[in-house]
Amino acid sequence: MKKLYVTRTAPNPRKALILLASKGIDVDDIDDVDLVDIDFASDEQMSDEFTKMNPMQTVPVLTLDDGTVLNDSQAVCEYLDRVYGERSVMGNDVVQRAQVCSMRRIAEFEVLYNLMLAFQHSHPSKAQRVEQVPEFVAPSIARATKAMAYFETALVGRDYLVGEQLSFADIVLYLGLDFGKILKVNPNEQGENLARFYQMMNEQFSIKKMAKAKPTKGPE
Ligand SMILES: N[C@@H](CCC(=O)N[C@@H](CS)C(=O)NCC(=O)O)C(=O)O
Repeated sequence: MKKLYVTRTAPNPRKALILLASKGIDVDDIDDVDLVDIDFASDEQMSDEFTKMNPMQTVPVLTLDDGTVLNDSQAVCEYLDRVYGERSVMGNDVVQRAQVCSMRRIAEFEVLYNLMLAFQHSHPSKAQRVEQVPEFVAPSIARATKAMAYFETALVGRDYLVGEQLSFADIVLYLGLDFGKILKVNPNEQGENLARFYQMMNEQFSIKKMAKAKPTKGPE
């Protein structure tokens, strides 16, 4: 059985969950994949067992039946995209694939990564993980918001970044915008096109929307 290790609230594992959801697949319903929830609050990603599998101590991780370990979100998403569902979200043809790659990388490295840096250098929960340098926080947020302006222009007159359908670039941009909220960067205040885009994506893929249904606890 394959195993997908995720933390459902963290941006990198959310890439995999949203990719599947965008193809109409509920990750909890895939027959040949067991989902394993990793709890950051109890540092499960630092446990000996998890570290043995992924020395980087990060999620997502996908393990395959032959023992292959994919420990990076891009690799996990490439695999899931090819193996599950009909339409690829990586682009419909050679040119689209290249465009999705380009937009995805800008969204990843300029928006999401800079916000993650700002978070890691400011949030008490990451103090053990990185040597925090508070001076990194404001310039990283500024870099991220500067890149948001690029996407605001890219979305003029369009619903999606590439072509007429949702692609992986949209998923990564959405996650960057959504993660910004934790750093008080309001995704609805970065331009009208980004706000429209954010709301469209959030209606389908918010953490709340994708939360696993909790079993009922019996009579109230
Ligand atoms: N390059 C990795 C980065 C993954 C990553 O940083 N994941 C975060 C969650 S978004 C994580 O696992 N953090 C663990 C921690 O902060 O202790 C990827 O894209 O998969």
